[in-house]
Amino acid sequence: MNRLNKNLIADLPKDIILPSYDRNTLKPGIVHLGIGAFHRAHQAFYTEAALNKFGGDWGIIGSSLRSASVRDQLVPQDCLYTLVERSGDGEKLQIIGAVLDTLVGPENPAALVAQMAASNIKIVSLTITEKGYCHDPATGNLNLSHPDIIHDLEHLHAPVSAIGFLVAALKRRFDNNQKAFTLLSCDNLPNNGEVLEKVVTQFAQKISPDFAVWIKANATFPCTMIDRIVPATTDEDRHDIEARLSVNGEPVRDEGMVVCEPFTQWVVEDKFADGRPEWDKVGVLLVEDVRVFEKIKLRLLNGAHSTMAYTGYLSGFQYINEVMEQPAFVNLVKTYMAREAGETIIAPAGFDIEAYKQQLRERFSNKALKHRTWQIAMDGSQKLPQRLLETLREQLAGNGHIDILCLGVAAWIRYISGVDEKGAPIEVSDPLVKELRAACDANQGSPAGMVQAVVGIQKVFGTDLIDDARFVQTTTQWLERFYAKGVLASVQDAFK
Ligand code: CS2
Repeated sequence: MNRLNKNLIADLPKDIILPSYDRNTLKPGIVHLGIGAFHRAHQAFYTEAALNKFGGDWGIIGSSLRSASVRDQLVPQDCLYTLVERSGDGEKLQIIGAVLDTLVGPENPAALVAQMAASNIKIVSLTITEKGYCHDPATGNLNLSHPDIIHDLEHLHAPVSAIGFLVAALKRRFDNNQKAFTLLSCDNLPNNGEVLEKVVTQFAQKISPDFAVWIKANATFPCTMIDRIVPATTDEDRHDIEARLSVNGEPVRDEGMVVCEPFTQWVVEDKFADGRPEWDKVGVLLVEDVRVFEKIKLRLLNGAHSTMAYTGYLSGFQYINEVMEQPAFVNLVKTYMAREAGETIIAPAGFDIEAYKQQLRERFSNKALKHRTWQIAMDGSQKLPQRLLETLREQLAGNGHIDILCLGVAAWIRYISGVDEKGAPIEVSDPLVKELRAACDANQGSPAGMVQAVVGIQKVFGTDLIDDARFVQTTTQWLERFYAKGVLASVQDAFK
């Protein structure tokens, strides 16, 4: 079977959108750290649109910092891949050509540092997930006891962390009197650019105070809000489009394809050290302040996502759209959006927040996207602080509604206990899984003890929430209910 490659795309079926710029002359201007499915469906999608309309030397050099799998998917097919938008209206296929190469950091860290330090690179963007920042979620400070940070402070010539790679490349530029680049965080963190600036400059300070001062004066760290639902690609997905990509009757294999919803949004602080693609002319919102957009999205979308992920998984639902087929869960989500989260949001003038909430529920219900509750449940210790706990603190301070926020925390605690309601093991994927499991195991049979132990983990909950009786009691009551009658019955009783 043919593999997707640059020599056959001209013969693909005519309903498939192709690059309209000359890819043979395209030069790189961006390095991306963490070239997973989300980047390929979001930032690369927007960059492709800008290249198609305006050209420019904004090709992307992708890189992986953990495994060679994406490189092995893309490089054999000239880094071309199919972006498949799926909804009830069917599928739309587009070949993305913006990615020119894919490097694997651990295989040759020096090559990646050199690529990032090359003067033609104006932007280094990141989708490294919340845990990739090596920060304490509760304080935002660089975690100097993180093994990767300890390594990189000793071996900056061969970094392993994203932060180490960024600092190594900036140090190369600093030493060579070159311009700095823009560091563009595209992860679901509040004030993601500020979080990135803090950890990068705290790391640089350990090397040389003058270097840290230079970074602050020359590099920029725009905050962004990114939004597109992009489930992990499955082999079934790859198989399903082989025939759709047929050339002369021969199916074509695309190992690097990505599936996503039609909806996409990108809001970016317009502060770039050395230029950017014309993203503003292809639907990206360039603004002075991203915070209000980010708060709306992190609380209404991601907060609901995480709450549905834990309650849905424990109720036996594999996919988010299945959770949204349950009337009690729809009522839970509607109430959460109106009350616990909605009460803390002041929408910008002219922004139809009710239409936005309705659109979110429709997006969650997209049957064509098999978005696994298990995937969203990953890394809860890194996600809950900005998705549920910040909202909780505001509601506690204002004596507002906290019930569903506590339900979400209780469902997470039930999930990280590692055993589901049928007694089967749960594969809990979280950088703090050992500490979380130990807190649960030490309090088997005591929901109150589990809440005390887990909420006492300061890296996640800070030092304040453990002392809030209202929060601890309400969360304990939910966890007791979950153990007494199960999550599904508890949700159905409360939100029928
Ligand atoms: C999801 C997000 O996996 C998760 O944690 O909540 O990836 C979500 O799909 C995106 O933020 C949507 O923009």
